[in-house]
Amino acid sequence: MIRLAALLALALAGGAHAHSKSVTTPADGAIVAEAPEIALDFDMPMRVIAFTLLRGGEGEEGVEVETESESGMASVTRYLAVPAEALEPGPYRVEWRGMSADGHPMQGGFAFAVDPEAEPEADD
Ligand SMILES: [Cu+2]
Repeated sequence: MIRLAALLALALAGGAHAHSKSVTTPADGAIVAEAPEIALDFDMPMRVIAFTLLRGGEGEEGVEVETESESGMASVTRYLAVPAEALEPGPYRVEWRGMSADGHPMQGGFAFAVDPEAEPEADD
């Protein structure tokens, strides 16, 4: 049983938890011409309790940018945040915290940049 426990611990550390994975739009590190909406897609419902969009690069304090979300604190597989105004060119970071359907607190963050000269992203 000790061996099994060790394997399980390894699996958990390696991110076996299904809902620990989220896909973001824009993608982490992306440079986009515009970002009319910011999305977090989860593979299990997530109650996002805090979502912060900051304008500023890594290591900078950043300026918070107001966003609106229709889902609010509902448990969703897609959390959509719409900036109150079109994002000016520059670096941005997103930080979020949430509660997964099974009660685990989760958090994440990612960064992207807005550059009007960037190639439009291909739709998938
Ligand atoms: Cu969990």
